[in-house]
Amino acid sequence: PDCERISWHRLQQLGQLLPVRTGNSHKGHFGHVLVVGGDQGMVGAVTMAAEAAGRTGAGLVSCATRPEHSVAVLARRPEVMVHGVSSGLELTGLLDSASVLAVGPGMGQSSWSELMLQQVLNSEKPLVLDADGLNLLATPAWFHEFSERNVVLTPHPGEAARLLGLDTIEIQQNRFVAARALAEKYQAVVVLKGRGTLIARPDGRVAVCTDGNSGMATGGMGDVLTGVIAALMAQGSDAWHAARLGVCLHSAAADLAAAEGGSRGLLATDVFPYLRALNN
Ligand code: NPW
Ligand code: AMP
Ligand code: MG
Repeated sequence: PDCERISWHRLQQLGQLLPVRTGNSHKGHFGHVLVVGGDQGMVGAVTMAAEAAGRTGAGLVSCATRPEHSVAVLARRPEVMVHGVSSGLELTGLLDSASVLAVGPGMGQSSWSELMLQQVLNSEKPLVLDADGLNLLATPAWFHEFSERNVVLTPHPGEAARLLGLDTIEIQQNRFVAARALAEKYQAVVVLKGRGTLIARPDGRVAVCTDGNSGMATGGMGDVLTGVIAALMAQGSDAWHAARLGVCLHSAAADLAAAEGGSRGLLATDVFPYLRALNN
């Protein structure tokens, strides 16, 4: 089908690069990513998404998580402004000061998670919605069309199956159709992850990323991608360009990491130094 092949190398040739950082730029020029998630047992997911946003050049990174998880995030990354949040009202103030939201990694599907998602859907801020944010969105009560808002949804095939009411095998056998259907259903840019990640937008345009390797099939890899795309949006890319650039950057970084240390045993956090190197 009519599908543009993209890679990190190709996007560089096309001049689709990160914004130039002039000598007198300051942190306010590179946006403020707020990561929301980290329910019981999954605080690592928000920690990785937040660190990924910083390593992709966001000026400021904040994290809203369960109060009991704040210390864990801070201990790993003191650069992140961490907020323990137990009510929707507490989250609202944080949403107002962010420029881009990255929502869902390790968020769970508890009543706390629902409080978080409700505020996020009420907001107009640019958004990357992943993981449990998508799992909640897949339930009829939470269906939402994003329309004019700058939004990227990042399902893996299991999440895509839930969003379309199909099973994972059906998604994998019809990846192109599934990516397009999701972009149309939710009126958002959709990143259908997995080997040959597809990036689709509501008008039917689709691109496939040819970077990436099987070493990426490990926990936390998608949480890192969420932070990468959010940071690109924080630096001024729209949803479509941030999704394309972010997917290729993340996969190309993982390819470098695998080339150097092998693909078996590659950890999600191992891509950080390579993300940073490709970014510069
Ligand atoms: P199967 O088994 O092949 O039929 P879930 P999760 C499918 C957090 N994490 N190709 C697979 O289908 C996340 O952020 C926290 C084909 C399986 O059924 C989430 O909030 C971590 N199929 C939460 O955990 C590290 C694929 O999807 C299903 C596929 C749950 O997210 C880990 C599994 O997906 C994790 O990121 C592919 N490429 N990929 C932390 N350290 O805090 C997936 N599937 O049930 O949505 O579970 O992805 O682990
Ligand atoms: P998640 O399942 O949310 O942790 O996301 C996994 C990430 O790793 C996504 O960016 C996938 O595209 C990528 N990934 C997983 N398996 C592979 C594979 N076999 N080849 C290329 N990329 C993969
Ligand atoms: Mg995931």
